[in-house]
Amino acid sequence: MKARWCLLALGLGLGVSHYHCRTRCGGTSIVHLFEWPWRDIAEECENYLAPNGFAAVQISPPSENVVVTQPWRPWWERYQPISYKLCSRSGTEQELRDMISRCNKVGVKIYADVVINHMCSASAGEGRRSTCGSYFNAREEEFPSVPYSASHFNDDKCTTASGNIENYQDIYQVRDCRLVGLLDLAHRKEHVRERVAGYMNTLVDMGVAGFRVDACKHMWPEDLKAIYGRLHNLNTEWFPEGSKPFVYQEVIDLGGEPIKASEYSRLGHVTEFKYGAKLGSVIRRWNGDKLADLKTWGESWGLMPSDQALVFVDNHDNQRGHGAGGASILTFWEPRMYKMAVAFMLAHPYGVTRLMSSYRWDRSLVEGRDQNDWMGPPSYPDGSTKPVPINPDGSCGEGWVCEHRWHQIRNMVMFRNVAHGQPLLNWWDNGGNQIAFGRGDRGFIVINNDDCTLDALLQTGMPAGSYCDVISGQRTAAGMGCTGKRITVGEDGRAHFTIKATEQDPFVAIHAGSKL
Ligand code: QV4
Ligand code: CA
Repeated sequence: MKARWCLLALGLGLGVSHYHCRTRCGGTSIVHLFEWPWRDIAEECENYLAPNGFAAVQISPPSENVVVTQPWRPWWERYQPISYKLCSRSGTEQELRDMISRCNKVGVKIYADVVINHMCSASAGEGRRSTCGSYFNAREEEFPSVPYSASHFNDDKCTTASGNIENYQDIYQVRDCRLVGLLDLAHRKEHVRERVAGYMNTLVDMGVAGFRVDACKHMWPEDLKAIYGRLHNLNTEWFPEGSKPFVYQEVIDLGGEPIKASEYSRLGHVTEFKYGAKLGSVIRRWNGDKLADLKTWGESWGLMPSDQALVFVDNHDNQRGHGAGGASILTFWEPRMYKMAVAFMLAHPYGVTRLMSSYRWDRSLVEGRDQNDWMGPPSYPDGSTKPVPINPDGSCGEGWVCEHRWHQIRNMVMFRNVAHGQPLLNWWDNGGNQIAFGRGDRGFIVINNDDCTLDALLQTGMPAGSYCDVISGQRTAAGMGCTGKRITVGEDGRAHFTIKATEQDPFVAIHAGSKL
């Protein structure tokens, strides 16, 4: 089998064009700066994201949350709101406002993660242990800073003995009972709709361009529709008149449950969790999965239609065993395979792409389960988050991983922008784990995930010339030099590629912007 896969094959095709932005050279990818302080996001927009063509940042939930000290300040406390005041571990309201405006100024959009399905855990107690110091009483369901009180929660609708979701096969439980004990809001009620929309509109007016809506599976589509229907148009200081917020909804649908992602797709984009799970399995070569199978990647794999999908290799939950996805999910802990997966995602036209930017934690796997999956961001003993220092080589210090700053990932973000709107062409594979494909005449990628050398003369569809591989290096500032491999595309559009199986990054990518 291996030997046959490792045979050489050829593709065909033709194309001529010069490099320019056919639509506009706008960004196409979102980066989730998980747990980043607002101040650092502002700097990152100006110094890194804008110049490197990133479209947007997904920020951690900006609303006030409960302060959890057992365990010590877990990242997940931010998914337990206390009010819609805007002070959090990432900073003050003023810092949030300043960050949004600075990012908008350089053309990087901000998408806020909004937690609107619930408030804090029923067992969170009573007092002012919250990030803005607002009083709450979880037992009595009192949140005077919103205000919400007992009548604004779903207790009367939920029929399980525990009050929690016990069976995901029952759509009523999933929507009307408590998700892991989190007090479940009654979105059928006018007051709740008004408060939730009011919170989101405060952010829209401040300049956010949209939302990642948390836990949508646990809310009725008709309620979400009513809430979205109240949203203001984007702030005209930065966006064209009449622009609507971009909404992407977290629904984990891996199949096998009665609630489907498609119930939400007419309201906005939806997270496609099958994407990372299946791609991870292919890159790991599990169960006979191989890269050649990706020739049909998309709907025929059971993925939702491309124009509805928000896609990612991993997210803040499944990179640490929360949420769904399972063992196949690739993360920064396995950098070689991870970069391959991210490069494939960014090169392939399917979906709106989101990149994960993580922090390192003391991972401690016991029988596949991480004992430290709760650990919060790099922080000082008092629990405040440490800033994100940038090293002279452009990497991040203090435990911040900054996958989005890895040059292979950064350069593929630009590849996607340059190739935007172009069809997938010139697919080639060896029947195994060596593949290549192009995007119109704008970009071409070759990946070798086999155990033998890839050595092939391939039709790239690109104009003749010399190109710099953006994975092993990149074009130098002056545009003449190349710090990586040089790829020569002939008059017939063909180029010769050699990728050893042992290379640090066994893939090569060229695009119209890397032409020498
Ligand atoms: C525990 C028990 C419960 C008990 C409860 C009350 O497990 O059975 O009822 O105590 O005593 C944390 C703890 C969790 C604890 C809960 C309430 O981990 O053990 O319950 O708090 O105290 C994040 C974390 C959760 C965390 C939650 C709130 O992942 O572990 O819960 O924040 O702090 C499903 C959903 C999907 C969801 C995914 C994780 O369909 O929507 O699970 N994903 C999103 C976010 C995710 C977040 C939430 C939803 C909740 O991406 O980060 O959960 O806002 O698949
Ligand atoms: Ca609910």
